[in-house]
Amino acid sequence: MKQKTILVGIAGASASGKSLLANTLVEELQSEHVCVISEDSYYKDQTHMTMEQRVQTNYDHPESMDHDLMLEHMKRLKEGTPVEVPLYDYTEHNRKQETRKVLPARVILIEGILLFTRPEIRETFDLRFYMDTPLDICLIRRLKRDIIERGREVDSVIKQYLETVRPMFLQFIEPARQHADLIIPHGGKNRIAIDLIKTKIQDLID
Ligand code: UZR
Ligand code: MG
Repeated sequence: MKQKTILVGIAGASASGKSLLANTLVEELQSEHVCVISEDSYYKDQTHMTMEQRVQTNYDHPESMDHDLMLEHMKRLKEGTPVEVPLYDYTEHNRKQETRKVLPARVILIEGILLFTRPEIRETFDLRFYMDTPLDICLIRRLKRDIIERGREVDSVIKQYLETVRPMFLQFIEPARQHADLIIPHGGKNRIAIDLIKTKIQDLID
């Protein structure tokens, strides 16, 4: 009998440690049965827009996500069909031409800021986690990350933080915390949380 794919959602503020937690789980479980998809991969295609228009997009609003495509992929993975996940380029603020083939593993972790905002999507997850990292810690991490990894200037990170990141966190991300099965404090290096989740996932794989 074909085994069912288990979908795990990890939501929380930008730079709260979602990717770190997801990647740590995959690394430590060392299993070909577990893989990660980032919600960032599903930012809408903006090829038709100019760069000036693209920087105006509110990337912290649910509207910026192609959640229809993400939901379709989640359903297909559950049915056991491989999907072509888009790749995203933060420098171009656009979807890349290439895609990444994701096979229906036993456990698929999806991490992203807006995962629990839409009922159909959050109900499609088998397990829902929320990273409850204080916003000031997220901001420090975000400043470092965006400058080092995403090619930004200090002023632009701060501007974006004040204009969209913080307000959208308060409007959409934080209220969706109530839908989580488990709330994780202290960020992506929380050893006890990692060990507990590993045990649960290992249980589901076996
Ligand atoms: P994570 N983001 C960009 O800055 N530019 C883009 O083209 C696409 C996304 C940011 C987005 C959000 N917002 O806060 C963050 N802004 O990526 C989500 N402003 O990614 O969960 O890894 O922090
Ligand atoms: Mg991330």
